[in-house]
Amino acid sequence: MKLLRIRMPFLATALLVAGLFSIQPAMAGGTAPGTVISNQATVDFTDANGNALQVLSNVVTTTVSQVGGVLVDPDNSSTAVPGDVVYYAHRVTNTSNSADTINMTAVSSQGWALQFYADVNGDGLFDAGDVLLGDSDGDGSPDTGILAVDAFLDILVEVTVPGATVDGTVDTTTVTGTSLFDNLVTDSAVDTTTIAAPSLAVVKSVAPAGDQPPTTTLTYTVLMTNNGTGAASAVVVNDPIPANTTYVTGSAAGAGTTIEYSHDGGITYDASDAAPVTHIRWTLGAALASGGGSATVSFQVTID
Ligand SMILES: [Ca+2]
Ligand SMILES: [Ca+2]
Repeated sequence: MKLLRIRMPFLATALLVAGLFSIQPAMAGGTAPGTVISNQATVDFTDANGNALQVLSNVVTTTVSQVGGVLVDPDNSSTAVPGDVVYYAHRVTNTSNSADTINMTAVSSQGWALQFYADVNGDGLFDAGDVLLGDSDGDGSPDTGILAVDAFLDILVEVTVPGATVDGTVDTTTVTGTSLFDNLVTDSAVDTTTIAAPSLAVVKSVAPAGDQPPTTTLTYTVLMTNNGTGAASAVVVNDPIPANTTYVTGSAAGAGTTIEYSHDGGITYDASDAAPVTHIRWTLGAALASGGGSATVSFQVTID
C-alpha cells in the first residue's frame, strides 16, 4: 500500500496561473493535467542619466500532460488442499495525475478458475456483502470504476483449486491492473498457492506368508503412511473377513483406534465381536501427520 503524501513546496517555484501565484499540493502522480506553467524574466537597469528602466522577457509556457499510474499490492501466498476456494486481497491505487479507471486481469499458471470481487468492507476477507467486480466501461475486463487521483479500491481474487490437484502443486496467479487512459501503464501482484494434501500409502501384509493348510491362523496387518504434505484426518479402515476363514475373537488391534464389527455383511456395525464377524472397522482417533505419519491395524483369522 502506498501512503498518500502531501508535500508543500517551500521554494518559490510557485505557479503563475491566471495572474495569481498559488501553491498546490503535489499528488503521487504529479501536477494535474492541463495546468499551465509560465515563466518570465524581469531585467532592471539604468541609463547614463540614472533613469531606472525595466524590460520584461517574453513568456514561455508549458502545459502539464496526463499520465497513467497504477499500483497493485501486495503479493500473497497460501497453502490449500484440493477443492479449496482461496481469496487473496489486493489494493488497487490510481497513482496517476488524473482520475482514471483501472482494468483488472488475472492469469493462473495452472489454468485454475479465477474471479474478481470488490472487498466492500475492506477487511481482506470474502464476506456476504462483497460483490463481483463490475465492468464499468463495458470493455470485457472487470475494473475499479473511476478512481480519483490517489484513490484506491480493495479487491479480492478468488482462486478455485480443482478437486483432483496433486499434492505439492504450485500455482502462481498474476493479478494485473491496467490504466484505461494509457494501457501501456500496468502494475502486477502475484498470488502463490501451494497444495498441501495428504497422500496415503496403504500396505497389506499376511503372516505366515506362502501356502498354508486349513486351520492355520493368519495375521493380517494394514500399514498406512501419510507421505503427503497435508494431514490426513477422519481416517477409517474397513476390512472384510475373507471367505473360507473365521475371525479369531479378540484379535483385532489398532493403537489409538475405535474398533467396530459387522455381523451382517458390512451393513451395520457395533462394538461386539461375537461370531459371526463379517467385517472390521477401525476409526483412527487422531490425524495422520504429513511427512510420514503412520498407523497400523491388524486382525487374525483361521483357515476353515
Ligand atoms: Ca470483505
Ligand atoms: Ca472494464
